[in-house]
Amino acid sequence: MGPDAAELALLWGDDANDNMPMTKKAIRLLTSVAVAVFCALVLTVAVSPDADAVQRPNIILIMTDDQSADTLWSMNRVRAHLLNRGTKLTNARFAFPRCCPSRASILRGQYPHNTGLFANENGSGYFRNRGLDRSTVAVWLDRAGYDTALIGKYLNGHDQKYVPPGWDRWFSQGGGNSRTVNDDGEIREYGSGTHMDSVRKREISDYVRLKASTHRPFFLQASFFAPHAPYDHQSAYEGAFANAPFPRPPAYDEADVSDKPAYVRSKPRVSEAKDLEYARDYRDRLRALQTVDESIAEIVGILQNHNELNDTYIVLWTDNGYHMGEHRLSTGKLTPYETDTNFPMIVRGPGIRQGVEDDRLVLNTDLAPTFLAWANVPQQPWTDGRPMEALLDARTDPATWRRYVLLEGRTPDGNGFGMPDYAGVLSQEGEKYIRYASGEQEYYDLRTDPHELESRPEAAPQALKDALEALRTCAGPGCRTAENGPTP
Ligand SMILES: [Ca+2]
Ligand SMILES: [Ca+2]
Repeated sequence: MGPDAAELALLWGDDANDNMPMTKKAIRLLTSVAVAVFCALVLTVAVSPDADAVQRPNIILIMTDDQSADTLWSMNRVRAHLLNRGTKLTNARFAFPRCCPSRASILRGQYPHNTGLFANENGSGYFRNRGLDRSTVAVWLDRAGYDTALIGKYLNGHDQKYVPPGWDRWFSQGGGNSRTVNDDGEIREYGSGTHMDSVRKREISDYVRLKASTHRPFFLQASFFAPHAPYDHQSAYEGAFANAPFPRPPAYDEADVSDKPAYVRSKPRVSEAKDLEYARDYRDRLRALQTVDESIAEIVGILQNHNELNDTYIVLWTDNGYHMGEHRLSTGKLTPYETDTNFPMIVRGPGIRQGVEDDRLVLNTDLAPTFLAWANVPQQPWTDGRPMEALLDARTDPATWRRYVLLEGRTPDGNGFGMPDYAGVLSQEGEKYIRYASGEQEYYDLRTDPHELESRPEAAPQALKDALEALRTCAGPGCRTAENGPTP
């Protein structure tokens, strides 16, 4: 039991909720775990200026699905509420840009070779059957006294009747965009034609309002389906973005693919019909994203109304990037190319630098450790990622950070376009080396070839290949050592 508003008002005076967000949270945590007989003592300790108060900020992870970096410009409320008020991590990476593996990496702070999860097919069953869902960031934060919620997409191939451990609030369709939703154990059917992201937006706002008004620390994963195919959007946006130019970057319909592996070389040029289809789909993707954009404004407004905004971390990210015609590849993800493996992560919250960009390498494995750090919960010793809280806070900027990330793609359940499994490495400087199971290799220096137009595997530095060897089978602290590279 935590103190209600009246109790806090008694303690602090009427403006308790306005002035003391950090200490207020500390009291919340302490009282929530204390039995009544100790309440007086605990409160005395907590209000003492010397008290070693444990801070419990709220944490909200907003996720889109299959969003590519070239759609972010359309989200005006993201610009106002997150980009201008937070940090844009431009070099944020997915170890494997695929829905289920990426979401599993986020939940456990591990590379796919350590979750073992590379497939979408039955991904959630795998995660459950191997007991992986008994130790996720939701479980850790739940145990630490957080209220935890997942609203929206979870893992692919999810058994809808099943609510995984650690989640206090569960409103999920499972893996796709089904109109059948498990609402805290109760199966709900929504009518045909229901725009499900709008339903999620409503549930997200309701949850944030409830938790913000009770002033109990919460962790929310708000997982939208937008802008995933088939790009379902609100009818209100039907005519929007009609003239938005479809971006055709230099990699689009790549003219010379003689430098590329066979799965790319075998693709024909982008036809006129395909080009029109991509342009139409691109505009529908922008329309679909507007519901997420609206939701972000609502979340921020609600937090502001309840004086919780300054005590809340908000992260916006997606689960994987997306390509539409780049390197001649039809719509999709999974590849190690920049379109798929990179999407800027946007973070705002207490102490975080505002309106700045940071190009240091961060990874989907970093989110769980970062959330633990923000919540002042001890790290799990076996996670591969590292907390970003010091990097994001101008006052504690670390002198050293990782130099390499591992990129690893395996599709035991098939991928439909002939891409062999691969393992690769990307350096902070922008050198990318990929080795496929077919024996083919790719190397790009993104400083001189940012669009990956001319692979030169013979030019790959030995140090990069060595880094890949060290990373390929790394685990836990060993991954962080390998990512840091040899000490000079
Ligand atoms: Ca996805
Ligand atoms: Ca080329």
